Amino acid sequence: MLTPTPQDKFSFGLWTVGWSARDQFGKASRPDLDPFDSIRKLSELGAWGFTFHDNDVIPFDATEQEREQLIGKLESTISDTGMTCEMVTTDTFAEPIFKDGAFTSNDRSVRRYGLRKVLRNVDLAGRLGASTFVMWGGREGSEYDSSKDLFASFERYAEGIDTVAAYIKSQGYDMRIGLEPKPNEPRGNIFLPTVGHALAFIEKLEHGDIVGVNPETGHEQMATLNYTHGLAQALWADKLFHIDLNGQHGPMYDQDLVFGHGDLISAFFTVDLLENGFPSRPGAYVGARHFDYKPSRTEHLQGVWDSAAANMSTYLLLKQRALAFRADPEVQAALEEAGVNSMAEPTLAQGESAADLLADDSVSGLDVEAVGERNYGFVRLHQLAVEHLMGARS
Ligand code: ASC
Ligand code: MN
Ligand code: MN
Ligand code: MN
Repeated sequence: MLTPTPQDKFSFGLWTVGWSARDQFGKASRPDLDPFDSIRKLSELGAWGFTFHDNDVIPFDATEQEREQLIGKLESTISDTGMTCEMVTTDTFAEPIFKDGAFTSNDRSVRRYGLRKVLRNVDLAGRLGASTFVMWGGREGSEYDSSKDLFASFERYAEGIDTVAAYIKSQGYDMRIGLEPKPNEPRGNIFLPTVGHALAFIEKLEHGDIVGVNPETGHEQMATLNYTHGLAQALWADKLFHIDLNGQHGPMYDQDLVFGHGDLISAFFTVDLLENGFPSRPGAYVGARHFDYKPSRTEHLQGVWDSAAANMSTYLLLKQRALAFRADPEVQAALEEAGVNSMAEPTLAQGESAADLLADDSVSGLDVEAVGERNYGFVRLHQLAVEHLMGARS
């Protein structure tokens, strides 16, 4: 078990450790936690920061006076612990009013109410110094295709996000929005189901310059996609504004397991990317290492804090292994043999055109049979990764 320090930049949603394990089939199996105690406890465990939905701290039906009092308590807990409130997000999914979504509800009064809730939360995020504002549209979607004007739904979704982004700019907050994709659950189909859908959506926004993505491990894996590839494309697009790390076993309900407790090899390459960057572009990700997991329903309070610590320990162990993997001379030789380093070289020479390529005899005359017989050695390379992951080569 490795113990983290604030330099590791680990953060947790207050709703993660705070989940009392109420589910579709059963009652809560744990007591509600005091969110201020959770911040203190996470700080003791070595976390650097925390994140929250407005309603993790401020009840939905709180009066203005109660709201102010709770925000004051949050501010004093922040200054007592030195914890960073790095991201704030809004609950637009729990209350019945949001059962058909917030920004894309068929009821315009709900859309206006939802937008106001989010804008007020942007002000709170600004007040607490958060640099990221996450929007997970959990109820934005449908069960029945008859129930939606899908074109207009995208118009309203974009209108909502653009209104929030423009508001952030107008208030001068140093804050960016992270859209969080998820394919389904709680809706049958959720809008912006994957990282790719979200990136394409952002391109159409008026204020998309401050809008990026917050990919969650399990959400991409529910869609049978490769999380690390999703992170890579978001980094390539300069849009990886935040991450939600957790564990998942392929396409089933959203498990929100401890990071590494699902696909461990995928988790290894996720950490490798976050810590080492790309071979052609080292050191890519500088943001929070944020966990969005749920302590399993079988666990009581001891298990809540054991599982929180497990996320950080597993990440640090994988980081050790990923650094050792990249530093190993045998791995470096295998990477070279596999052609990984050759990908950084442009396919065309400087100034070369498509016509030049067409006229190049060394291309048309290539010995395709010989090149087809190349042994890339990807399997041996991957075995080296697996052996590093298992601690057999350090
Ligand atoms: C979020 C977020 C999720 C959901 C889920 C709520 O803000 O990132 O994945 O809410 O954790 O249970
Ligand atoms: Mn999840
Ligand atoms: Mn999440
Ligand atoms: Mn979640």
